[in-house]
Amino acid sequence: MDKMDFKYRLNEINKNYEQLISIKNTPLLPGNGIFLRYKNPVLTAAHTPPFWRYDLNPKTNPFLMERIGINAVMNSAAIKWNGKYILMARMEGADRKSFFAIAESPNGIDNFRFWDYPVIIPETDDPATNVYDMRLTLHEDGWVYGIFCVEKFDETAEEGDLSKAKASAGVVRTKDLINWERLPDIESKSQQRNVVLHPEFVDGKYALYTRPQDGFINAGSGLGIGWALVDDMTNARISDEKIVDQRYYHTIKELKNGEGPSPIKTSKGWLHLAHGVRACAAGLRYVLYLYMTSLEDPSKQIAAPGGYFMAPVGEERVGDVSNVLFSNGWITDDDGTVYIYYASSDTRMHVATSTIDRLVDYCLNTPEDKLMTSKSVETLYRQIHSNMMHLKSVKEI
Ligand code: M1P
Repeated sequence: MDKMDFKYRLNEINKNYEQLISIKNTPLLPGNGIFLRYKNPVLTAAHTPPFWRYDLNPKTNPFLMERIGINAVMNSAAIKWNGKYILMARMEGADRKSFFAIAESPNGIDNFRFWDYPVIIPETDDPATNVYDMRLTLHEDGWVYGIFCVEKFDETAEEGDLSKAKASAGVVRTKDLINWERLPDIESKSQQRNVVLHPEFVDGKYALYTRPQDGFINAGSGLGIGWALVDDMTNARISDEKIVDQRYYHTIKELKNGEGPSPIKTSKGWLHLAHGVRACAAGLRYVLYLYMTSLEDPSKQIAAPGGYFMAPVGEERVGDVSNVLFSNGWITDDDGTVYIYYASSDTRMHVATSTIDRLVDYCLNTPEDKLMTSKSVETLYRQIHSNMMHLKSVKEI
């Protein structure tokens, strides 16, 4: 058999693809007690169906070449839908254009299979060059809303500068995850990325987590994750913003931060997952962190565990944009299991599992960042000392 023969290769390509998407995932035990990572990524570029990438007609593609390259699968929104674990992934083509596609799994940790077609997002009158980083929220008004970044060239750029861009928040809504109604982009005086809809009305209004930013990359004078109330999602306008989660000097979110997925309601407060960014000689480092806000006033922070919750490790550290973890999707099951979907280095998607009880315990009992080395050492010293006393008393018994 000629191993370059069309039929032979097609058979091999399909076989390899089916094998890849059927691999069973296993947790990496014992973990740190807070969450469990899993051995395999849940989605990569190789998880896209061969019929996306290859023209399968021997007449028009006699060499069975890949015609459309997929570069990465990352930053995915997540929702449980008809009993299936759904990821709405940011796909990036070899042409650097991002788009959205849905993959579903029966168990949330492996066997993710893409739906046959990518998602069609209708354009507005002012079309975007690029769209990415969807956040899905099943709102109490009955709609599933998606808010995503809309990126366009900044016409104020000096001649020859083709890198100047501007970011704003696009909005879609659906009742079936198939037909997406495009609503007007959210109006805001500043650029915005990482805008997320809160799942409940607050004072009769829709509530948005925002990320005011001076430029396309830098948050600048934007002091952190913001909060804004809007009357109408079919014509949303951010006017007054207050800061819910502030950035501080010499922390994991010194440079910028952004809300992750829509927060989870727990008996002790709203549980939030976010990303924090700092700059270093190697570039920007993105880590994930948690915080909680009050049930009575979701814009009031009630817990801010210090430091990061998850940072890139092993192969997660390397990719198209290295040293990055980013999450915009998680799913809670009725038994309290939480599936945290995160991308590493703008390249691939992973899952980590935890429970609401563990994540709330983590938020309420992890020492805060007191912003000074001496305070961090005091905190560490106290824990060691209390452990020494405890171990001594156990030995004495
Ligand atoms: O490349 C890392 C991330 O950079 C941006 O993050 P932020 O919105 O915080 O500025 C986004 O482009 C994000 O998609 C990307 O993963």
